[in-house]
Amino acid sequence: MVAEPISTTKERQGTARSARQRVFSGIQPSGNFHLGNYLGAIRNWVRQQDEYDNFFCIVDLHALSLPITAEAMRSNILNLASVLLASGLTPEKSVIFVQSDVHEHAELCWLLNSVTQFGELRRMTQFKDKAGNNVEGISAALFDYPVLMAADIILYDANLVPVGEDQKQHLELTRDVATRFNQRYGETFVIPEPDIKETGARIMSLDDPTKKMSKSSANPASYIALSDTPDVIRKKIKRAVTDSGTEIRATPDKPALTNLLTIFSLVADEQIQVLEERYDGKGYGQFKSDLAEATVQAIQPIQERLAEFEAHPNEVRAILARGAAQARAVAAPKMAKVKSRMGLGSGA
Ligand code: ATP
Ligand code: LTN
Repeated sequence: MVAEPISTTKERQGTARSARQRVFSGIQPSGNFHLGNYLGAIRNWVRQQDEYDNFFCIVDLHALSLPITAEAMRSNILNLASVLLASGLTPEKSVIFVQSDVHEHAELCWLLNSVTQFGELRRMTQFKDKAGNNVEGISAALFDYPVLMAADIILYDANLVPVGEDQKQHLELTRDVATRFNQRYGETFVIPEPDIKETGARIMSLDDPTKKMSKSSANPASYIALSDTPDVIRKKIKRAVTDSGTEIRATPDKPALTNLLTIFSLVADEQIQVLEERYDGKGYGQFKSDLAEATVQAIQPIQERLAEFEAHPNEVRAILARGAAQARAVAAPKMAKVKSRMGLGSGA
């Protein structure tokens, strides 16, 4: 690797926070943080932390869209905050906070509802997938979910939104809603860009490579949870489905192997092509056992740091409280501007 010229480093250190592009992303405290969340999103948040002005949000209001108890919510929020910190997010470089601590998110969601069409929301594939054939029984919150997500992002005038592939459609809706608002009320919001990586944006289930790895799956063997012990990880990878034939190649007719090679490439920081060459002519057994070890190696340091944060919950709470104060400092003046543009309030 070529060393960076000193002047560039100095320039970067001297760049004011506000001069940098702003990143916003969110994650639901809905339990069982998995390898897909890590490789598709959080790892990229961590890697890009130095480059941007970052806001990372634990979206508890979004997690209300499916049934959840108060106890589960409380413990999931604290656990997820610890997971984010253990993964390498740091309050020195990022504002880390809980969505419901900043009331402007819910408030802006209502205002944006007025510039969002019913038909747009009905077309969202995540809504269709999660509602299934229970459209009558699901919460109105599940339907309105993408508008709250749009509010999260444009409240901070975020330029970039690093997410997994499944959120692409929600990002397109966000852009449409923000553009419509700007047309109706005058330039108010920055139109955000999705930041979806080529590799890792869609990690698939271990038991079915046509479905994305998901924490809401009924089969725990379908995902690798951050809380899995090394032995559980080894077992899950050993049992992961493979394709017919014996070749270890990432080709369109081999979705299971493509997924395993993608995971291997990300956890070991090696090119897929290099891995294909290394395992050329070798069996699935050796490949899977090496993949399991590489995965354990990648996850173990996070688990160790997680144990430290879990032993100090008040420090984690203090980080979230500071994050909320920093977020409010941006959200409050923005909301005032939005309300004024829309002619809302007494004007007092
Ligand atoms: P799940 O579907 O697993 O229940 P989710 O997608 O509904 O989770 P979050 O936990 O909020 O919701 O997702 C956090 C981030 O992880 C998002 O950026 C999302 O795109 C990303 N993500 C979720 N699943 C995957 C996956 N299988 N591969 C890559 N990225 C993913
Ligand atoms: N819908 C997202 C979570 C989310 C989000 C956001 C992501 C809520 N608000 C704002 C990026 C920006 C999901 O991953 N399920």
